[in-house]
Amino acid sequence: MNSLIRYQVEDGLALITLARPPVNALGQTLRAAVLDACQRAASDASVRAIILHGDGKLFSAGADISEFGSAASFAAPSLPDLLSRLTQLDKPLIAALSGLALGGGLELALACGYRIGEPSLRLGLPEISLGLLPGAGGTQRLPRLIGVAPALDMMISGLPIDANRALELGLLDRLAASADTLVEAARAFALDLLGDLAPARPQTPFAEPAASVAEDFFQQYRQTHEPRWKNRLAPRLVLAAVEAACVLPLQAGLERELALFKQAEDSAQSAALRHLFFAEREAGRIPGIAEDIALRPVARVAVIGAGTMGGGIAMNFANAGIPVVVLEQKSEALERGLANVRRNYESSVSRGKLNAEQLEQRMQLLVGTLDYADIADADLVIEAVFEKLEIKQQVFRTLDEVCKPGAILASNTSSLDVDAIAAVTRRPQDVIGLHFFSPANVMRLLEVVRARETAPDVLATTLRLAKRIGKVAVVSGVCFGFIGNRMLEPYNREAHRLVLEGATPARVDGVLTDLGLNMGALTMTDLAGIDVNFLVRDSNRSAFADDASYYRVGDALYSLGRYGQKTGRGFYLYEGRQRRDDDEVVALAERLASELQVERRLIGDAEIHDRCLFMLINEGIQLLDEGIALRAGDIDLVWTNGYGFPAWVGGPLHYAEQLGLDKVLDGIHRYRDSLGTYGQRWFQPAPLLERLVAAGKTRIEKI
Ligand code: 3H9
Repeated sequence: MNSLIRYQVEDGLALITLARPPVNALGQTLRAAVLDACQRAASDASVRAIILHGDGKLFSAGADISEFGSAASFAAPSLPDLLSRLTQLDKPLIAALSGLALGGGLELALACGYRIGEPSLRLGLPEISLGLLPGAGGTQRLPRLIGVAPALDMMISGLPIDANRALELGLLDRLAASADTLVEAARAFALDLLGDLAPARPQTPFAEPAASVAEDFFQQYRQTHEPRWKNRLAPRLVLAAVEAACVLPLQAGLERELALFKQAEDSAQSAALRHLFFAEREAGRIPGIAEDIALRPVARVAVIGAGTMGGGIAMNFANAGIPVVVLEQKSEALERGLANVRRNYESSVSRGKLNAEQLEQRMQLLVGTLDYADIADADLVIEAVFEKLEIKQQVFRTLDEVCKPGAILASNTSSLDVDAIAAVTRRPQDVIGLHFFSPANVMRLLEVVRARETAPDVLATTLRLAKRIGKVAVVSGVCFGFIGNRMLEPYNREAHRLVLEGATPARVDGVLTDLGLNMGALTMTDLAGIDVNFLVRDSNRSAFADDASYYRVGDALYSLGRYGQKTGRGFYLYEGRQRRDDDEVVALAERLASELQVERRLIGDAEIHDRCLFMLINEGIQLLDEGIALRAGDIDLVWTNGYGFPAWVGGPLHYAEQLGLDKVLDGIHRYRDSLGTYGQRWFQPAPLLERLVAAGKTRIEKI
């Protein structure tokens, strides 16, 4: 028997163990082995029932994602075909589920007549986050088993449910007492079924799934949810497949599901999301650092500063069960900070995301102090004080004095020179940048800034820790703004300049949100604060002193005290969160344009798109060439997790590959030549982009 499967017969029960580490992905070889083993059990007269379970900690994470987009994805036996064949066996098939049963893994369990789980099991259909839909019967079999509404909920949210909920819904028939006793319990279950002369497959409770929902269910569902789907394809395909389950007999429904699945698999959106899936796993690997490098233990964390950022950062650790000391200078600030953290947790309780007991557990892990002596034994200290180099350096001098040897000293700076911060300590090898994004307890992105002397084990430890607190960590070298904010600069610059040249803020933002961005560049500036934007710009003004038009609209709004949403006026007017266009901004742009002798004209959507996006892409390619970013995928992760770039477009560099690198380069040349001195100044292609196009490359890599 194939080594991907273990097969054993005892007491008339065949036990088939899936053993393809790390996650029992159902690639062609494992599919063939499962089929082989099941057929062997079916044709062995001594076998009366078959138990399928996963080796190690989990049942299966589903289809093998690396096969998608290639011939291997449906190589015989295809997953839908394999599962259909399992449903035809005339012996009871019992799935004994441990750890995770996801995607095709859960569909495999649905093809079995019976399912037993263990308490820590999570079951889910996460295909949607890969731009797919369940394609091996899930959209047809799950509604028939648990009803349309909960089935659709699992598929559209992509989120797993726990074992108790699965039992409640009828997705599990039984629960074992523990993971260790699961196989034993599955055997007992099988013997009970045989004793009861149970059929190989019982009738499903919702044989007519349409009867489980109101007649206008799908119409209502679309009305409520479709606006949030923007231009995403997958949720629409999921819905179409589940609708098919309500109107077609099983076999025809399965055929419809397969056609929809292939449409999704072939889509650019799914290719983009799969790219991000693998980029996320790759981001944790750092060339030159061994995967098994000894890590520093991190059991206690300290955060310096109890402001919005410090409090949010501290919550990440408390959420992961790691004790954290928060240090402030004054007791009022400390109390205010801790009260804000409590309020944040209370709002999670009121939304049902947390219970009162968990709130108290987390608050107990958070201890406030005014005394640096209390952080002396912290394994990791994260400084989150005001963004000014001198202030941060002062904090690091103190940390150098008080912290134990080997403690990791991190700065949550968003743009400052981490080398200059490390230089004030006698242990620069222990210093690193950890750039959290606001709100720090919510945003998934963490830029890990590797300074010149950061030790490899410090980098590796912070990357592992980031995973523990649920962040997507991306390594950046030291430069002004690191990966994300440095790319934001030319992107925002174009948005501002387009307003000067004649586009309205709403049109600029509209083009960007049409692409799927959460919000346009100018709305984002209003939200972040025109004052904050101004101050960051001001600290680096010498870098662009030669361009008098540089961010002039933004600077003028700043001097008018129009700081954005918080003052009710910025690029837009605000009433609460409601945004309105403001003629005064257009008048201001007209006045500045005439002062600067910038010609105002009608600007088309394509120009808005190309100027903002091509400059964003160009800067990303430049960062790769400079070695600030390690890979194109890392840059895509930064923008999709930290800046609202649509994941189904794959990030700016994946998008550039889809558009065609030659087209991006042509566009940059076009604006360089058509926008006068401004074009000559800013539309300079990154040398790496030129080299890639000259070499006929279609993928972005360092050459
Ligand atoms: C599907 O099932 C379609 C069907 O409906 C229809 C088909 C016709 N395939 O994340 P980790 C690798 S779509 C291939 O670091 P964790 C992963 O790349 C699928 N590889 O660990 C990594 O490899 P490496 C629906 C996979 O503990 C290693 O396993 N299923 C797959 O943090 C460890 O992964 C999903 O969408 C896979 N399916 O998280 C589940 N899964 O070491 C996707 C993992 O070389 N997977 N790998 O970098 C996950 O969500 C997480 O990986 C999981 C483990 C929660 C399982």
